Amino acid sequence: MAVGPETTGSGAGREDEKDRQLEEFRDPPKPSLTTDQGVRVDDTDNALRAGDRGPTLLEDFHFREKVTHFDHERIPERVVHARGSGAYGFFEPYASLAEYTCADFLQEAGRRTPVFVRFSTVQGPRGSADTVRDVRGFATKFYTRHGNYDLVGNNFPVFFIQDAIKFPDFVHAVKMEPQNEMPTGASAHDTFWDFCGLQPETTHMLMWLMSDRAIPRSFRMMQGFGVHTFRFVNAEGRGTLVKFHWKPRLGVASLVWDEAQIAAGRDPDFNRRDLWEAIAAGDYPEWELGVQLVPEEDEFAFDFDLLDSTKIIPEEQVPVRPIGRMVLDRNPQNFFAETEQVAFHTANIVPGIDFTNDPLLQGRNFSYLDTQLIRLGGPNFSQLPVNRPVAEVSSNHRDGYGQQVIQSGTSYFPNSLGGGCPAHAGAGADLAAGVFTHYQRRVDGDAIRRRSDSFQDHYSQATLFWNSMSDWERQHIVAAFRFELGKVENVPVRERMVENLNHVDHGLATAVAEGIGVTPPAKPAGGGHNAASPALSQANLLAGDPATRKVAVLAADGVDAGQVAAVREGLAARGVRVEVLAPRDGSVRAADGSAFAVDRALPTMASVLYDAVVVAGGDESAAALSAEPDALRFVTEAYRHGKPVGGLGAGVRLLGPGADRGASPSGEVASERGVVTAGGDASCAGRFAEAFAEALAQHRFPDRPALLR
Ligand code: HDD
Repeated sequence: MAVGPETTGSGAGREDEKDRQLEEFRDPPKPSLTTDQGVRVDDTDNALRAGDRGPTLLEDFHFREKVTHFDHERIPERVVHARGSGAYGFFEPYASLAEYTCADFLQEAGRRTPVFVRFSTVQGPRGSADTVRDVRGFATKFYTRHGNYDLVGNNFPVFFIQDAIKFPDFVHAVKMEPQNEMPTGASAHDTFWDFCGLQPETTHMLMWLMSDRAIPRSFRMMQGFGVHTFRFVNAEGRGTLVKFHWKPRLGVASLVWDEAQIAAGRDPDFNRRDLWEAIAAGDYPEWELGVQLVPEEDEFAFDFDLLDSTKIIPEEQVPVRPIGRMVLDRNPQNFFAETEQVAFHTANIVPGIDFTNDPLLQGRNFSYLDTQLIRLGGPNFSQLPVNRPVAEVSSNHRDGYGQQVIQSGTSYFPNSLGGGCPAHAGAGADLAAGVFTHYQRRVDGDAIRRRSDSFQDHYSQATLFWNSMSDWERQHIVAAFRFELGKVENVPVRERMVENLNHVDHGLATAVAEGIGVTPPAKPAGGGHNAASPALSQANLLAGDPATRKVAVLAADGVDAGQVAAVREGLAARGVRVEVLAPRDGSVRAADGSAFAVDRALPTMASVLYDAVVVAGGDESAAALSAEPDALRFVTEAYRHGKPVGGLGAGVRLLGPGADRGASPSGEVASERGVVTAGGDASCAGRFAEAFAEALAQHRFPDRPALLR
């Protein structure tokens, strides 16, 4: 309730009123404010003072505790992947995978294992925008009955470097530059491209980074990859090499660059909000887990090294076998406690899953534990609720910062005084019974610092990626290289990168060079191959389903409310979320005089926050919107970003002269390159919704003229 002079009169009266309002907070049956020692506090609004205007007294333990705790609220942010978003859910296998692995959570069709997933960007700090061009982290913690298993992957199937010893160099190069801490959340700067040009193993990953995969429409619409080759081990101890893939049920969809940049300002939380709102609304995102399995005897059957994390196994060569599904169905209660404190570690594996000698993976297995120690303040971070295994924990680890367990008994082994507990399983233990035994493999060789010859081809798969792209994907990649290298001040750095791209594709290198003022290189001798992998193109990864897409319907006074309601109903039946936007919030007056509810005020939103826009019918409404700069911009921007745009009746006028052709006064529905129109007749609303849903399912129309990229 507002407290003001008109309700309370004098200053003393205001104080009385405030006291009266606070009374309920002071009421004993309600949870009372206490110190951390559980002592109830009388007042948290005024520090203890010597007299009305006197100095604050050191004696005020409540004040000191409150401020001290506040001073220590922040913990170091992750050195990479600082900005993220998490959710809980479950994983369930389709069938037993016992033939390949004895991992407990993969043994039984339909048996659910709880998970926590954290998505993230890599470069930017915690407060950076979501829609920057970057890799997205996709880390999953499976709380299995045999211990926690962490699959710490990304939304790209390859990585920048081959050996973990290069990670600090890579991260120093990509992060904001040290002298001015710029740019935030962007790789478009000299040090990044300097490093990449000199380290050509980055080239394949750069192709992914410059593609639209680096600006996902939603965390719910991106693939995930374990990246490394891992190993499954079955109950007999037989190993099978395995690569992990997450495939989103909603298909793979991205933003376009111009849109991503606007969204970064309109809603810096664009991806995080999308995930949160979808889960809150019951639109639970879902991924299928797939595996590429390679028998150990086929390890050398490829023209690249399976231990090299800059390589994929093309899906056409080894198909991805679906093994189960993951559903995220619960938002965290407290961002800090859960999403910030979750601690992933590549070495958190369970019986039935093991490592390979991938030098990137081997190095990661050191780094993650180490980073949690500094980030979470000591060795007991596994006791935090989000990290705590569901499997029973029993170790001889003792004490340390933040110890939560009152431990008793002996803490050494062997012991007789503690009854020999906790006992370890000993030699010959049974993997299938949940005892981890390292996969036995022969290891010999000289201690050398050298990259294997089998890791030397840095370009073939970058070319494969380029060859696999559709025309519009290629245009976007060229534009991205031009943008990023165009931001580089140092000319030799630009030139070196163009030279590297020339090994990928001469046409690509030439197109990039022309955009950034670098002399196009000569066509390399020999050169190139024509192999392509259709599975790499986003054009082939749409779900064909508009479910959960967001549509803005623009309306004003005089709107044809019946038609909008019918369209909303038709789209809702396909799982589409519709919001009505009008120049002002609350409601507008419909053509029939009734009040028509508005979901949001136009000036608070933008087309980039929606997948599509429809302009409602009604002469007066369309005329009012035509005079509204926000509305005109909304429609034009959506159109130029290649999104479905629709017009009903008089609303068609806002789509521009080209769209008029589609709408016939007889109520016919027309749909061309994502511009869907219907005449004034309300009876066609159902058919309009159907055609619009089809357009939405196609996500974007890259063959429209004058698109913004
Ligand atoms: Fe990493 C975090 C993924 C290479 C060192 N990494 C981190 C996260 C993801 C990845 C998703 C965020 C986890 C979370 O949400 O908390 N990282 C990858 C992938 C890689 C990779 C897919 C290559 C295939 N990482 C990599 C290397 C090193 C690290 C080679 C070090 C040698 N990564 C870290 C880290 C982080 C991290 C510094 C920062 C915060 C954290 O671990 O918990 O230890």
